[in-house]
Amino acid sequence: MTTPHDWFTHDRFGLFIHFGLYSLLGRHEWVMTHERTSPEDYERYAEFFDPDQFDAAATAKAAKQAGMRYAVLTAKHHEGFAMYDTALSDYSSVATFGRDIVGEYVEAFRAEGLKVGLYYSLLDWHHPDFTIDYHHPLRDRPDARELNEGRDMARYREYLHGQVRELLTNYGRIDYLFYDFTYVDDRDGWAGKGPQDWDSEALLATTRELQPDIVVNDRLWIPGDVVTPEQYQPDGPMTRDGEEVMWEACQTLNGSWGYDRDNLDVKSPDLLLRMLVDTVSKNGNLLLNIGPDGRGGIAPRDQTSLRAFGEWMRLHERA
Ligand code: FUL
Repeated sequence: MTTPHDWFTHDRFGLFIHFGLYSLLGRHEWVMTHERTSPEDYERYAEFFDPDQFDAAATAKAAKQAGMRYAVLTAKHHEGFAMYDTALSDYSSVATFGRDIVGEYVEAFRAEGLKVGLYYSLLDWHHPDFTIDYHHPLRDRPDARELNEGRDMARYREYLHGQVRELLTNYGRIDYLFYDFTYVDDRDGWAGKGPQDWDSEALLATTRELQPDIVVNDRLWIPGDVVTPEQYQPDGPMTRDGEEVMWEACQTLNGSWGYDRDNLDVKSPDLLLRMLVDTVSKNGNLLLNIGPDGRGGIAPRDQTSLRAFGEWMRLHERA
């Protein structure tokens, strides 16, 4: 019996693209909270963000020649900056530098015959209603607890659902939605967050209503279609309640998802190829990440890795 999700296990190999305002800073996609930067200070970086070298068509070609068959782009990461056209906020690529990055990506990857996925963060460190917790950039401010009194997760939830609705309505068919993050635990006296804050059940229902054939990952913290181990290779095929499930190992090239200029701890092409073989031999997918830099270019070291896959595919692939 065939299902609308069969492409996922057939395609096996995808490109993850972490691209956002953090790419400009070049110090990891969590830079805002690592450096405790307030939303007011952080948003000033947007004035300098103009990724003139971001070329969706060239990136799609690079992915295709590497043997990848689908991709996932960060439409919005934890920093809250939308890389698409949202009517719900002016904190976006469209309002800032006049480009709809998600739109460019969807069009270019589709044109190369690749399936298109989007990543959407359930955390938002920029939104004024998103409460401060132990991950939040404002956690060390002496008045942080008072600030939380004026914050309302119900209002944030409405915004989050509205943004997802836009993404799943305005860009044609979306094949895969990669929600992130599962759960923030209680810590240091801060209340954690979980599925009740995102209203995961309703979000999943809306997702399937707007895109009936879409594959959804497991990070709403309720069962989805695919399990997504992060930066580790599981021992064997993954299971849920004793049954094999679709799974996808998400892996970086150097430990960071967002562009991290000075991190030279780069995995060798040989290791990356072995990871792909290891994943597929265990019935999984590999979603391998690149982080374009602040101008949107792909670092030469990342291009080298993608080319190594292309070389290997030419020798070993059967269509
Ligand atoms: C994690 C995120 O916090 C990372 O920044 C990255 O996006 C990874 C794929 O998922 O949960």
